[in-house]
Amino acid sequence: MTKQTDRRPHPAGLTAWDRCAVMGVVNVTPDSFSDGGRFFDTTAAIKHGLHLVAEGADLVDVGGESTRPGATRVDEDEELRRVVPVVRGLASEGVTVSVDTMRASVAARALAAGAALVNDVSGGLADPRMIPAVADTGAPFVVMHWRGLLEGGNVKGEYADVVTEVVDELRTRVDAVLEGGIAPDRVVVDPGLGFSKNADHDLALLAHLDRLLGLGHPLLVAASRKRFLGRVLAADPDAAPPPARERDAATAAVSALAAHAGAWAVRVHEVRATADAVRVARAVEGAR
Ligand code: PMM
Repeated sequence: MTKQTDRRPHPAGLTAWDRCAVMGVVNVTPDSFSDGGRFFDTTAAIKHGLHLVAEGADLVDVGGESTRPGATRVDEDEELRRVVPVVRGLASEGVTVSVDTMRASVAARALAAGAALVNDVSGGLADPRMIPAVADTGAPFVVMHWRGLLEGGNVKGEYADVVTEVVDELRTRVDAVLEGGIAPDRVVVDPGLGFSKNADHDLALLAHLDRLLGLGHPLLVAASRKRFLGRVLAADPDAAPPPARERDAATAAVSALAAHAGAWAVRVHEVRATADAVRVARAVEGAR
């Protein structure tokens, strides 16, 4: 099913799926908190991306730099070395590839290697050359809500009204992106769950995805294995949360909720359950 029959916004220039799309994650890093660096090798990373597609991923997000709080930045050459061959390998197999990077040079090289979408967790803030580089190519661009990095981690998030502030700050970033020449129908927004946000902030944002959709752009939701799910699943507020790998069922539950709310895509590490979740959401929508 590739025909667009629902009315959720989706980015121009990409396949329009008739339901919430599933973005599988391939982190080509030795320090990713959630997959423990198991795919820190080009061949293994390509194989994993193809596995995610076989499990039902519509697109695969390839990243070479961990954004987890406390992670140190990798240098540009190393990021290029990790990301570009994996993007090329997956794109040559016909996979729709997204590149997860804060660097314009990596985005440009990944697009040249066959990537179809740029996913920048800084929304163009980390590298002033990012927006012009993407605008030149016409690729869709994910603008995530981001308040910056501090000593390798996320700037502390303090909010009086997290939903209003995230929506307003995202609107400002979207305006900057449009001014920089990226076409409005190529801009995707993302609340940036866990980035300068605690569990209550993340849950409030998930409860108000309609407000994010009100920005008028396709919405990406990336809840997979994040800390807030650990908090939700912990037996009580003082108990240890289950490890990241034990949060996939909870992730799939968020996928169903996000799909039902009208998200364009969900970004997940474990694809199988989410592929089912978005199909159930689609079937329920079809029965309205
Ligand atoms: N989160 C991570 C990495 N990339 N991209 C987008 N658009 N949104 C996110 O919330 C996001 C992202 C961090 O998670 P990971 O280390 O488990 O991939």
